[in-house]
Amino acid sequence: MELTPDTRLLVLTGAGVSAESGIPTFRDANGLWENHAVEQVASPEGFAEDPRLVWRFYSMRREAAARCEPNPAHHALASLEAAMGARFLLVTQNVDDLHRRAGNRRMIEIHGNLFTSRCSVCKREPFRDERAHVLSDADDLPVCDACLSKGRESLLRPHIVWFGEMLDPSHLRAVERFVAGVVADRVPSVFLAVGTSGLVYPAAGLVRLAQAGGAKTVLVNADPPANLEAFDEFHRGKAGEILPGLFA
Ligand code: BV8
Repeated sequence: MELTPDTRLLVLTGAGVSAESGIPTFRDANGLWENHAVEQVASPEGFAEDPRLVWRFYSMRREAAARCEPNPAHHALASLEAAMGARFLLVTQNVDDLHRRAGNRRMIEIHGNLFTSRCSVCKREPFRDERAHVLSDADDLPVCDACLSKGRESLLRPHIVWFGEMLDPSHLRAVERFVAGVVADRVPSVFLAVGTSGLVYPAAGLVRLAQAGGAKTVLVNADPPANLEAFDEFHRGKAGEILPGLFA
C-alpha cells in the first residue's frame, strides 16, 4: 500500500501483534487464566475480592513478558514511526511494553503498562516497577512506601485499566486531536488495526472515529474481528509476516 508524503497514519494494536513474540492473546486462552475469567481478574472487583490472585496474575505476566522480544511486526511499526515522525501515532491496547522496546515513542498505551505500578489509595504518580511481587502464597502483597511512612498500609496495584474502569481521558483526547488534525489539514490518512478482535470498547470504536475523519481503514489480523465491516481492506494472516511488506 502506497503512503504519500503527506499521509497520516493512526495505528491500533491488540494482543495479536505480540502473539509471535510468545505472549498468549486473550482469545487464545478463551478469555481464561487458571480457570478464572480474565474480565473478573482484571477488574476492581476482582482486586478488592482477592488482591493476591490479581497480583499473581500480573506478576506471572510481568515475568513472562520480560522474557519475550519484539517481533517483526513491532519492528515494522517502529520503522514506520521513524520514517513518518509526527504523521504517525500508535495507540496500543497491549500492556506488554514490546512497542516501546522496539523503539516506538509516539505511542499511547490506552490500557496501561504491565511494568508500572501505582498506589491503590494515595495519588502518588504511577512508577516503573519490574518486580514480580507475588508468585506464591508465601510472598507478601506489595504496599505503598509513601503511605507506610505516614503509618498507613495501602496496597499497590498494577497501573492497568481494568474492565469497568475508565480510560485516561487525555489518551482519548490525544487520538481525537490527531484525527481533528487530519481533517483540518485536509490530508489523506490511514487507520491501521493490527491483531485485535475488536471486542473491547472504547478501543474497538476508534476505527469509526478515524473513518469519520476520512481515513482509509485497513486491518491485519489472523481471523475476522467483531468489527470487520468497519474496514475497507482486510489482510488476513500473521502480523509479523504481513506488516514488514505492507507499506511500500
Ligand atoms: C469501560 C488491560 C466504562 C487488562 C484490558 C457490553 C458491551 C460493550 C461493552 C461492554 C459491555 N460490558 C462491559 C463493557 C465495557 C468493557 C468491554 O468492552 N467489555 C467487552 C469484553 C464486551 N470495556 C471496559 O470495561 C473498558 N472501560 O468501558 O469503562 C465506564 C464508563 C463510565 C464509567 C466507568 C466505566 C475498559 C476496557 C479495558 C480492559 N483492559 N486490558 C490486562 O491486559 O490485564 S482489555 C484487554 O482485552 C486488552 O487490553 C485488549 O483490549 C482486550 C483483548 O483484546 P485484543 O487485544 O483484541 O486481544 P484478543 O485476544 O481479543 O484478540 C487478538 C486478535 O489477534 C484475534 O482477533 C486474533 O485473530 C488475532 N491474532 C492472533 N495472533 C495473531 C493475530 N493477528 C495477527 N497476527 C497474529 N500472529
